[in-house]
Amino acid sequence: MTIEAKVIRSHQREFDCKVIETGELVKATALGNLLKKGDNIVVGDHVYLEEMEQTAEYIIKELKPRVNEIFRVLIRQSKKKVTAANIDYLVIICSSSRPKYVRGILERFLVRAYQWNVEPLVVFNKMDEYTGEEFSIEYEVERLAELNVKCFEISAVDKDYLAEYLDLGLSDLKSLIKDKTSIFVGKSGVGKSETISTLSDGKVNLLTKSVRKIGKGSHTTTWSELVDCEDFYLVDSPGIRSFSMDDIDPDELINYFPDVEKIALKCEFSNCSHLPDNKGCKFYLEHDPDTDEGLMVHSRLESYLTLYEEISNMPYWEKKKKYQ
Ligand SMILES: Nc1nc2c(ncn2[C@@H]2O[C@H](COP(=O)(O)OP(=O)(O)OP(=O)(O)O)[C@@H](O)[C@H]2O)c(=O)[nH]1
Ligand SMILES: [Mg+2]
Ligand SMILES: [Zn+2]
Repeated sequence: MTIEAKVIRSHQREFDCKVIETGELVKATALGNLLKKGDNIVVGDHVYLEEMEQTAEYIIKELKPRVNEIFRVLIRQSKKKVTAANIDYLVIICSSSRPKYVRGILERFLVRAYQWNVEPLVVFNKMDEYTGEEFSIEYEVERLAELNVKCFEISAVDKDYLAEYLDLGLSDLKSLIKDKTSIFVGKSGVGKSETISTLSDGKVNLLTKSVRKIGKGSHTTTWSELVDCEDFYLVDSPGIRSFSMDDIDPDELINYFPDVEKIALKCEFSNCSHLPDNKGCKFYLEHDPDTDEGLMVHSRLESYLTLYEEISNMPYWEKKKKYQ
C-alpha cells in the first residue's frame, strides 16, 4: 500500500514526512534510483511512501510532479539547485517606516516570484508608523497594477490596525494563506518574524535571531524546513533570502517582468535597449505626457533596466558575452 506524504524536513537521504491523510509524522528513506545524481527531494515535495513490513521503516517510492520549484542556478555547472517545492505564495514584506522602504528589494523578490512561478503577495508592514513622507504606498501599489499582485497594508504589532489606503489588510492576508504554504521574504528588520507571529496568533515564534544565525554562520545553503504554523505553513531556508541576482541570465530577465515584457514584445526594434534616447521605441510611444499614461510602466522599466545593467556587469555574464 502506498501512502501520500509531504516532506517537511530533509537530511541527505532521510526525510521527515507528514502523511497527508492522518497528519502523522514519519521518517522515510529515499530509494537510490529515485533521483538523478545531484538532485534531491526537498521540503514541500509530495511523495508516495511504502512501509517495509519487516522493519516498519518507510521508503519513498515515488516523487509527485512539482507545481513549482524554489531554486538558484549554479551558473558554472549550468544546474538548478532546488531548495523547496510546491509553494503557494512568496510573501514579500516591506517596511513602511524603519528600515526605510527599498523598492529595489521588492523588485528583486518579484523577479524571483515570476522565475519560480510562485504567486507573489506584497505586504506593507509597520503601517502604524507610516507618514507618507518618504514614499507613497498608493504609488507603489499603482505601479504594480498591471501585474495584478495582491497588496496588503498591515501592522504586525497592532492586530486591530485597519487598512486605510489599500483594499486588503491583515485579516485578508490571514484568510488567503490559510492551509497554504508560504515563504516570507524581505530585508532584515521589516517585520517578517513579527508578521509570522501575528498571523499565527502568537503560536509560532520560531524565526528568532539566534535560530537564523546558525544558517548564516555555517555557510550551508542546503537546510530548509517546512514549519507547521497550525493555520498555515511556511518554508524557511537561508538561500531564499538572498537579494543577489547573479544567477540570472541577463537575457532572461525580461521574462520575469511580465508587464514590461508585454510592451517590449511590441517594440519594433530588434535588440532595442529601451533606453529613453531610442527614438521610436515602443515604451516612449506609449507615453502620453498629457495623461501621464504609461508612466507606471516606465517606473517598472527603470527597475528592469537597473537590474539588467547590474547583472550584465557581473563577471560571469560579462565574460560570457565577450566570447559569444
Ligand atoms: N511599529 C512597528 N514595529 C514593528 C512592526 N513589525 C515589526 N516591528 C518591529 O520591528 C523590529 C523588527 O521586526 P522583526 O520581525 O524581527 O523583523 P525581521 O524581518 O524578522 O528581521 P530579520 O529576522 O533580521 O530578517 C522588531 O522590533 C519588531 O517589533 C510593525 O508593524 N510596527
Ligand atoms: Mg526575523
Ligand atoms: Zn524599445
